[in-house]
Amino acid sequence: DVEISVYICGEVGAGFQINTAIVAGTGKSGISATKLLVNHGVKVYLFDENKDRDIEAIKEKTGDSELVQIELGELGEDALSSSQLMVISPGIPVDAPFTDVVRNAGIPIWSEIELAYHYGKGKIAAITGTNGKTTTTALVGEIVKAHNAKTIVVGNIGIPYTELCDTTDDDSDTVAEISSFQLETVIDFHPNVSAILNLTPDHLNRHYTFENYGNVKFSITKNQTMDDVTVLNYDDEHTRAMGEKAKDHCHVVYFSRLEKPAGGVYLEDGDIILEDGDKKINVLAIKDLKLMGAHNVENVLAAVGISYYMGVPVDVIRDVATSFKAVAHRIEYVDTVDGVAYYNDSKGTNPDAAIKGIQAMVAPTFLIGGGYDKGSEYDEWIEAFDGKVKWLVLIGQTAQKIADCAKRHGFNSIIFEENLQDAVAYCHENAVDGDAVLLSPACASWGQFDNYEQRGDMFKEYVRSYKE
Ligand code: UMA
Repeated sequence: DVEISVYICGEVGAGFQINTAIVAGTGKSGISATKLLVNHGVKVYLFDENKDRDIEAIKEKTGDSELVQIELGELGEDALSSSQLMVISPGIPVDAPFTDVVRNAGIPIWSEIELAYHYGKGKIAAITGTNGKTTTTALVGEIVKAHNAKTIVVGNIGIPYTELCDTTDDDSDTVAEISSFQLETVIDFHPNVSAILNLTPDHLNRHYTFENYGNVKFSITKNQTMDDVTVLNYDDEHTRAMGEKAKDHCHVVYFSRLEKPAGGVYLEDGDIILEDGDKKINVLAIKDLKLMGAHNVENVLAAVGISYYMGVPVDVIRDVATSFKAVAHRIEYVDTVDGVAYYNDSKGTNPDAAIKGIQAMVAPTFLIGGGYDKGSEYDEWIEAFDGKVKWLVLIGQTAQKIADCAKRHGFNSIIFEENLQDAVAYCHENAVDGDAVLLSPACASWGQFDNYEQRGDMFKEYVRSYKE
């Protein structure tokens, strides 16, 4: 059992012993949270609204423990009457109807990262923002690991925080990519260094308004104090404004590609400079980076600030940052087939990320887009085509919405396909030597795929099937 303080009806109550919990969601987060709780002797009602989930497959993942009871469809009376806590998976909206039943039973709802936080030890860097989170987290993870072997890299990047939090001790460092979904239900989660990289509209079907979405992101700083640092983008008006609010409760460090904020991380004559008090430290030369593109310079600027305030020496930051290459699914070169280069940007899950994808293209491009509808607008993405898109090949729920938007902007070279495999086949048949094919959907993968990784992996498989 573990002593924890719990947020009930808006107040942090006294610590209490937890012996029974509901875990909602049987994806990665739910499975890891269940295993963590069971390891601490807690009885778990593992719940999923989807009645069709395969109980045997779930059991295989949780391990056969008497402490786990799987409930599908609806939560039973026993779970509601005996649980002191519900841990919610990030993919489940906090206003899903069953959560009312839980709240009405007086059961507090915790994010999966909140649970991990209570078991984890050591220092934490938590990185959020609309875009660049995964690259920045991966880079900070590598840098911090090079300084401290006891480092875990977790969160939205793909490994649930609850899976590894028990391996930490007071000397550990945790580098976590944190999504807005995970932040909605944090209570005590308190990173030593937080970062909000940028803010553009995303997940509006879940958060309803851009303002709500921004407030949820900003809550990453809510428990930080003057001993802690938040690293914010000075070039983004929304995150810059957040600095004004954050400086009342924690130390604000801005990074900027365009200006030179005092005490921040910025560019000067092609070098990244970090100001710390009177010290002006030359961290590295941009020309030595392997990461390409302006957005990646921003990611590196942020990573330098985050790593420095996690206590990593500058020479370690320089060595790792200059050898670091792009992460999978982010404008990732796949192969060249019949003179056509294929790029996988499955991580382009919103219009802003997809803009970075098309901006990086130089050849005439067959662009595969469309997917799950998150309530996004596509105008700026279409404008960013900039004469480079030969054919826009659309799939998924948003296909018609994107086509309508493209036509309003005078772009009519549009093809509809049933699925990703057919889209790749169309590109393979029609692209000519010197063209490029880019999967950069501007939409989430849900509906046709489990996640963007699966979508990207399938894309690579289809492309490579034409190699033989
Ligand atoms: N479920 C319900 N009710 C619902 C919705 C879902 O019961 O209304 C159930 C589903 O039946 C399923 C489970 O919940 O069994 C799925 O849980 P999940 O969607 O939270 O998925 P996980 O496998 O736990 O993965 C989550 C993150 N997924 C989402 O936020 C959607 C992963 O981020 C993350 O890597 C993982 O935890 C580990 O921390 C993915 C993502 O797409 C990459 N993130 C979004 C993004 O980056 O834009 C936020």
